[in-house]
Amino acid sequence: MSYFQSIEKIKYEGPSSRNPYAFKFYNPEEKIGGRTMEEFLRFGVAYWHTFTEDLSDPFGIGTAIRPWDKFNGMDLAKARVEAAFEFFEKLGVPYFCFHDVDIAPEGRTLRESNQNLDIIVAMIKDYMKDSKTKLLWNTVNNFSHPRFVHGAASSNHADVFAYAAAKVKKGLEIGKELGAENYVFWGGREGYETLINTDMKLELDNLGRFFHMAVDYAKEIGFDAQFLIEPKPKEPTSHQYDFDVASGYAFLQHYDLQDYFKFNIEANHATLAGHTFEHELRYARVNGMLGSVDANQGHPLLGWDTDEFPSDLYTTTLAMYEIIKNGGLGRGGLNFDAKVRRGSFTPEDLFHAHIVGMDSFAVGLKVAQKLIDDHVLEDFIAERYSSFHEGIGLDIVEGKVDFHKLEAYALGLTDIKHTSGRLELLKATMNQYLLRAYAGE
Ligand code: XUL
Ligand code: CO
Repeated sequence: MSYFQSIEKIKYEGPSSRNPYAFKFYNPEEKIGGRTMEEFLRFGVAYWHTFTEDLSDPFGIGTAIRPWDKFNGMDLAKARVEAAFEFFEKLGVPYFCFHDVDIAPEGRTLRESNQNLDIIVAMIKDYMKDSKTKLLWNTVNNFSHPRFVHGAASSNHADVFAYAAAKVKKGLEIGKELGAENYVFWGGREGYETLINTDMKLELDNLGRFFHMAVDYAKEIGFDAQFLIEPKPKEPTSHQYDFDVASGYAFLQHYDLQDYFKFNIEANHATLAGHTFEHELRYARVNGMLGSVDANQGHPLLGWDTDEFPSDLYTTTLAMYEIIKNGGLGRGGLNFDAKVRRGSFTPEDLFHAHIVGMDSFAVGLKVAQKLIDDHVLEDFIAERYSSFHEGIGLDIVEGKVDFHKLEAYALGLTDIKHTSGRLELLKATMNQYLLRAYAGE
């Protein structure tokens, strides 16, 4: 049974192609900086947005037309697996990601939910044997069901803490079974609405305990995936504990978890936190904590997580700049945690959406590599900080001075000469590089 009958395998046809079902910039075999685009970009499809999302919003029921929706229950779960692997094959992606509830319906009891999962996981494992598409990461949904109304590991109710732990335990077993390269913890409802009913200290300590138990269990079963925290500042709760990379990193260090985790950075979560995507990537990178990416973009005029497919080339370029400087993403990848708009409801739109996302990151990769090869930003930045390469600056960097010495030095200063930051010139240069990539230069 085919769910995308009218669509052939998507191929690279180059920037001048008019074929909507072709890549214009993503050429999986093309080498950039010594690695193929496919190896470098490690794209993943998000199961929830592509195979379970119905495009409903607070004002209306779903609009998505999905040929597999004629089924129900476990039959629907199985049909989604068939559709998913057909989609992966036609798109040519190396990875996918899922939550437990995306792949199998929850039963009336935890035991029944686990049985449903076992059936679908066995089916996925079977499909993976004949597919090149591997599991970038899995996670569990500890936020949608009403039992998680007050959070999961940060719930006020100990039974919910236990239930959440049991679900993560199963998630780790599934990750091991399917060879997941990473395991993600997005906070879900791990946060609070108001302090007037909240014991923040207990909730944070419990989160710390929960993560340690997850680390221990992964070790116990020999699941060696990279653990990833995915920060988000708000939504669904007004204060999410993993606000951004900086606060997540402080949390990890406080609870002595920093050696077991890295970050999965989502573009739209960064902008919700009042940061740019590249800020979050840089903060993680310079601390050796950049693990993986949820590739999407927010709407510049809307204040919530719109999860749009990435199309902004400026942002993909600056993101790829960070990723190249990081030496790639290691075991991580670029997972499209992105959904088509409510008005883009046909199955074909799922292809158009992934094509624009993949092409946008391919452009970003090419332009960022060229900027790096030509030392455009590096040379400028090195010059801008040149006062730290000699004299008093070098003494500061080498730890040879204290406040006494600095005061003595400052007392002798008469005029401090600054140089321009050249922001506009650098932007003009970046535009030039972007447009040259279009022209195939
Ligand atoms: C929610 C979000 C999640 C995580 C996985 O905003 O990004 O889909 O990526 O739970
Ligand atoms: Co995400």
